[in-house]
Amino acid sequence: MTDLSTVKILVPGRFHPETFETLQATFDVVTIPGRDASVLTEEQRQAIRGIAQGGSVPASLMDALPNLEIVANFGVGYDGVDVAHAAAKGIMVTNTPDVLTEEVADTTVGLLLMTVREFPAAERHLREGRWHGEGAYRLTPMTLRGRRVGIMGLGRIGLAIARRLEGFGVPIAYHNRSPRSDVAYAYHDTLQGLAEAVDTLIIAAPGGAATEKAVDAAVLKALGPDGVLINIGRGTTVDEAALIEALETGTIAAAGLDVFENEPHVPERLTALPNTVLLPHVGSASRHTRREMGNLVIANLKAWFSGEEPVSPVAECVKAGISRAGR
Ligand code: 8YV
Repeated sequence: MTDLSTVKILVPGRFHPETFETLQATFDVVTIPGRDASVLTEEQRQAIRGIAQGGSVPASLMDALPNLEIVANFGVGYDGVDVAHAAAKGIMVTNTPDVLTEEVADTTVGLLLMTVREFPAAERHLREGRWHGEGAYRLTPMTLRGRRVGIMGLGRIGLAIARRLEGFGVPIAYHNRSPRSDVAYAYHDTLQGLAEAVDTLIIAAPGGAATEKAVDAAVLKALGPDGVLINIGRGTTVDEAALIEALETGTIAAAGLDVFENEPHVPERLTALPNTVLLPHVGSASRHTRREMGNLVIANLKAWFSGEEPVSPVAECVKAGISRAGR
């Protein structure tokens, strides 16, 4: 039985404080400010067996750690981790699915309502004393009533969003790589086809090369002048320049965004627009849910270094046949 307190885990960059405390109490934690392993001593590089982090793990960092066995990602999305490189080297990657599904779906519905009913602007109207001075906030040109919703990415989070929206009485359609056999929502085999069929497009798909800039000028044009784009997935899935253009010219009506191409940098042209609601990537950001995510990171590392299979390995590693038993 391995004494976990002797297992060296690298935490590169900033990390969820509570999880970091537990990591420190459980393992032998080494920290570095960024992703540059050259700040480690040779001895540390040789000794590190795991990484716990919530941003990116480039191939260069993996290559600098010859005895790295596992990367435990804090987050369901692991597009920042070079998973193909990890899989090729036999390194396990885990993520944090399920525990954040409901929170992110809640956030999505909130963001959708904020966007179509202009709640942030209405609230500013009250706070600035204009209700009293100028009168009621304007009747919103948009409503959720009569909208047709399309979801790009009907995975766990997409499905939780769809289930919630059923309660709002709006028809739901979706686009995935392949149709699901367990839902009756209308399936579109292209994103363009989905955008043509709906006026409200919710992005809940993973980031990465497969979805990069998938929401482009043509998709936005198909969404149309009443169109609303909600992005809760990854900023990279949307061509941000094309989106700004579409919002400025009225090609679509509005956007609610929790994620951006180059976080935490949000283009000024986007913040200047009145028809956007912009959140600083808070989809899963409650104490409750971040704690659950952290617990899963710890559970994955504990299982691995106790000789058991991790709780939530990513699909690419499972497909590559990487397992604890195989080491
Ligand atoms: C977090 C997320 O913001 O789970 C994800 O994929 O984007 C969010 O829950 C992020 O992972 C925190 O590091």
